[in-house]
Amino acid sequence: MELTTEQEREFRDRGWIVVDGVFDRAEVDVLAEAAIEVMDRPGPEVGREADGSPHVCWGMHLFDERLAAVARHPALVGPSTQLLGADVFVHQSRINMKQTNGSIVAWHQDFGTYHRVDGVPEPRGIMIAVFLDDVTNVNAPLLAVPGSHREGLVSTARVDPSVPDHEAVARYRYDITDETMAALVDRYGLDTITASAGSVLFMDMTVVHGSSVNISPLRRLLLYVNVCPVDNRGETYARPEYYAARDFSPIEADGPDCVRRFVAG
Ligand SMILES: O=C(O)CCC(=O)C(=O)O
Repeated sequence: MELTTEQEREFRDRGWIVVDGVFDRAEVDVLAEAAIEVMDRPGPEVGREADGSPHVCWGMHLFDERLAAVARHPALVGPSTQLLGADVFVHQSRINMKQTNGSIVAWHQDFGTYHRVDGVPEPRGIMIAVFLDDVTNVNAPLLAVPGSHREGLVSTARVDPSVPDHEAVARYRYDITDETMAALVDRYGLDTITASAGSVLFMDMTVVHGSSVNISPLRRLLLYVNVCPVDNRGETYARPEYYAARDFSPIEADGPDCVRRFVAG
């Protein structure tokens, strides 16, 4: 799949684009079922809410062939190689499920941790999100600052040893201060990113984003596949593979039916 010149321009100006209708209902159901199964894993790759229910699984494509297939789907690989002008590898993947009254995702740039912790040298990479639920203004959509990728790294370290997941996650968290956030929003504004199930978001991994608590009864399930050009790889190996890639080989795009072939019947 090739993006139009207009889509490319929008990506460079705003920092992201949404492509609608990439996966149909049957494919979305296959991927959602896979995501729910994978989040049942007992390991440290699954992040949990205060009540113990899972809400994140890092490295999802390493644990399930259906989720590995989505990372090789031509509708993800084609646009990201086009936008980055190079072959890409998966630096990190994750599932993020926001159920009723779960946690927030604080303002951050994915590149902040990738650079400072994983040693990814340059801000060249894309956060791809596959929508497995309809996301509207009511079920905690992603919030993002359009154009913030032009500012470079604006995040600063927040080390809070009192948070429950300190060992696993929080010591690697680089957040945006309230002052920085206010200045960014004053300059660029703030958007919600809404889309129907089956859509795909491509976002520059330096865009400032986050999300609030989902107080609606409507689940919000997204898959993330974050890719970098093969010449922009992490050099530190500070985190386990489910957080940061060890396999830097270029993703070879599979056929357009690579997810569909898991649809029963
Ligand atoms: O899905 C979300 O609300 C944000 C997820 C995210 O940005 C992250 O996990 O880094």
